[in-house]
This record gives sequence, C-alpha cells and structure tokens, in this order.
Amino acid sequence: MGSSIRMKQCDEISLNDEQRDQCLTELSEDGFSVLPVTLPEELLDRIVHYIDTYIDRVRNYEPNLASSSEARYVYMRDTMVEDDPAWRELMMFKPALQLCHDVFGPMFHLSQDMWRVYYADPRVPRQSVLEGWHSDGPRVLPILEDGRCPLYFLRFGYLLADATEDDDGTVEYIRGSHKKPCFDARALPGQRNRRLGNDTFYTPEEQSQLDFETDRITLRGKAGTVFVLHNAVWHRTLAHHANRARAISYFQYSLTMLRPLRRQTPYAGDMSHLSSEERWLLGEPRPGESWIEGGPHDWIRMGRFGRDIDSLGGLRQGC
Ligand SMILES: O=C(O)CCC(=O)C(=O)O
Ligand SMILES: [Fe+2]
Repeated sequence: MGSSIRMKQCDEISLNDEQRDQCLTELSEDGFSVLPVTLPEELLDRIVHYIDTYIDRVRNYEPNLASSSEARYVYMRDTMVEDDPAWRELMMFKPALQLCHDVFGPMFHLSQDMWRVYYADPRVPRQSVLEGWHSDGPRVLPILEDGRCPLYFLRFGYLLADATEDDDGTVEYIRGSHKKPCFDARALPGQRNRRLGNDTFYTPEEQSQLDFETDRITLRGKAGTVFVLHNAVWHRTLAHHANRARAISYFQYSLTMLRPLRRQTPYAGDMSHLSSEERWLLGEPRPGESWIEGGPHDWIRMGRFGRDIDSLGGLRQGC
C-alpha cells in the first residue's frame, strides 16, 4: 500500500462502533436508517456537475433521445460506476462499506449502481404517487416459509439534491415492513411465480388487514444525506412537482455469492489502475471458491472495513 493511498484512507469519513451499532439497530427494527454522516461537499459537487453535464449533452446532442424517451422527465443511468472517478469514490464511501462488512462479513461486492434525476412533468395531471408500494428484494429471491424475505442486499441512497419540501417527490417507507410477509411485494407474470403474485398469498380477510397507512416515514434531507435500506422494506415514490430537480443515486451491495442484479457481467476493461478493493467490488475475475466462501487472502481484501482489523492480518496502519 503506497503512503499516499494510506494518507487518503486516513482522511476518509468513517463511522465509529457506536454509530455502526445504531445504524444496524435501526436497519433491523425499521428496515432503514439515515446515516450520521453526509457526503463530502467536494465529492457531491463533482457528482452533481457530472450529472448536469451528462443531461446537457443528451439535450443538446441527442434531442431525439431526450424527447423520445417514454419518461422524458426522468434521466437515469444504471451500471455507471465506471463512467467517472467520482462514481468510483461513491462506491468506496467508507461508512457504507463498514455497514456492509458488519452485515455480510468481507465477502460482499457491488450489485447495482444508478443515478436518477426527476423533473416535474407539467403535462401530467397532478398525482400524488409516482410509483406505488413495493419492496425491491423479494422478486425471485428465495423467501422463508412464513413469507418473510431475508436480508439479501443493502441499498445505500445518496440524496444529490435537497429533498426538504412537500412537493420534492421523495420516498416513503413503512417502518418495520421488512419483517412482514413479502409475497405480494411485486407481481410477476407466469404460473411458476404464482406465490409472488399480488393477491395469491393472502386471503381476502388478510388482505384487508394490510395497512400501508400507518407508520409511514417520509425521507427528507439536504443534498448529501446518506441512507441505507433493507431489500425487503416497503416503499413508494411520491410525485415530484417542485421546480427544482430531484436527484438521487443508489449503490447496492450483496454477498459475492449472489450474482449482481443489474451488473450482470464483471467489469471488462483494464483494471490495473484500480485499487485492490475497487477491483474486488467490481467483480474482478477470481477462482470459484473466492465467489463463495473465500479464504484469508480474500477476507483481507475488504478487511479494513471490519471492526477487528488486526485479527485479519494487521492491516490497520495508524488510522
Ligand atoms: O424514488 C426512489 O428513490 C426509489 C425508487 C424505487 O423504488 C426503486 O428504485 O426501487
Ligand atoms: Fe423500489
């Protein structure tokens, strides 16, 4: 490890053990938690500048793309972490990786990355909800006999614009909903997926008892706010009517033994300029065993995000 990398690492924002415990408790009880840290302003500025430039380019040089898009008031990109070093820095945001290490141990990797910018669509009649109640995790993932969905991935949300006003179009969550049966979270077509269908699991009486009106939490915060979600927590997106754009990025991490969700193929480019941790998270080719259980040399790769670094090989170097 070069001394400049080490110095950089010493400057990183981290969570202390109490903060980690607090986030994990909220994650377990509520299904989400707002982290006690925010993105460094300088990184946020670079990300916002990147997105502004991207959208300008689409508008100026690809007007057809801009106007033919079905959802022309949403700009978005998936699997974009390689697009700019700023996104790679976001992937490496230490508090997120510390919580991943707490939940998964050292064998986790990036499974989804995206940004989205929403503008209010003046032609659409005022509606209150953009996307209805759902949870992200249950789709095709195995669930428990009682209908609950285990923790498969952690999804970190980064507010890239303020979401402080009523019509900012933010996300609502149902506190604790990740502990409820998840069978009807999202309907899937086909007989085989009947159990995941919208109304096949619950009896009409049980259906009528489902309550999405209580214990709703609206996510609000300034640009730079960081939050984490359990895959099974129920949420929806409120419609956006404000003049200013709504901008958000999500980075999702899962056990390495799970295939990445949208990052279906590992990074195919030259990885030699990337750090060992970055290569690991991006799916650097590795022997079969290192996708599943791994060995000590694998665990050391992400070891500095754990709490007891010394037991993994004495990696802590004074920060
Ligand atoms: O509006 C959001 O930020 C959340 C959107 C959503 O539900 C999703 O990406 O799964
Ligand atoms: Fe969702």
